[in-house]
Amino acid sequence: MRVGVFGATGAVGKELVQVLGDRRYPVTELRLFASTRSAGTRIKTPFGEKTIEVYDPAKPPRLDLALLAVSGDWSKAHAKELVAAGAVVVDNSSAFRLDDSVPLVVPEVNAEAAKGARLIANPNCTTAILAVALAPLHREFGLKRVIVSTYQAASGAGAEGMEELETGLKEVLLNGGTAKNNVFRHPLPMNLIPHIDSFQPNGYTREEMKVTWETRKIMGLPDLLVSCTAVRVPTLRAHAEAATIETVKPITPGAARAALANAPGVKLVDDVENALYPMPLTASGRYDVEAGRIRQSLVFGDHGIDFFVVGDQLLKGAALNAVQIAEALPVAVAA
Ligand code: 11C
Repeated sequence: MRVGVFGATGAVGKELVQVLGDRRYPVTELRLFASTRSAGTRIKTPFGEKTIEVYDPAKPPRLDLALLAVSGDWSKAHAKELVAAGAVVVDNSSAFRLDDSVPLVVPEVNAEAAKGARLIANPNCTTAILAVALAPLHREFGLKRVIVSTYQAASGAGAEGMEELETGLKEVLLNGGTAKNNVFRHPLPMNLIPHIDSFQPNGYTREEMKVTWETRKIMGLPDLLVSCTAVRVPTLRAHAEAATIETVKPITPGAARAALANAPGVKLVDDVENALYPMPLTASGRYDVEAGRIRQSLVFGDHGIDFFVVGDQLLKGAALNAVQIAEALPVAVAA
């Protein structure tokens, strides 16, 4: 496969290249694209050293697979050009996620939706991580309502977000100073920020509404009741989510554990006696999403559970999911 990674110098772009190598995706030629700022830079990859190129819309490259980790505006402007030039495009931005003609895919949940498509949207990271755990519970018990609060890592704001957190922590802890903020609305060290993306007219943020809109589309449940409170926390690269679900059929913690233990992409970590539960430190760098702290809901009784799920935002929340989509596709080699 001739593969192009767009936004190759960003946090997700770098992970895309690494995941392609780690999973031995059949790459015969890898091309890396980024902004003019990085043009000409040589980068070591699992496929040898590569030079960063600048995309020229007048001459779209001949690719079989294009993985986009760029802005929504860039994707809107160029994704279809790349498709027209022969590539199957997996887009990590929100540009096409709610477009009815574009599948939005988490392979463990709805891989079949990608069949035959040449442009596929990769979901919001918070949504993808949650969907991996919701799907097996829905299959067995039926979902009625989902209420989720998130604890989202700095990596959700890209390499700049991670750098701002690390620099801010050093300033506060080593120099006794004050953390500066540019990427985040407020300083993140020693803080929590209940504001990710812009506020919508209904008082929810766009990040929170993405969890509602995208979960419905991925799960094929257009009327599912989903409410989210999204919070940025000073962790580096794994998003954590506390979920309460109400189910159609009765559910017990034991039955939920069994469903999650057998689910693809989920690692059950639920042994409270030994203080084992999902955490950003243990989920970081891992492909599987950790699920645990499963208990009967005090609100929905025998038709509900509470649980905690944590996934690597850059992997299952972005790069891994995109590569899994590519793996699920019979990508036709461009003529
Ligand atoms: C964050 N979830 O943590 C966001 C980043 O819809 O692709 C991903 C935004 C998106 O800031």
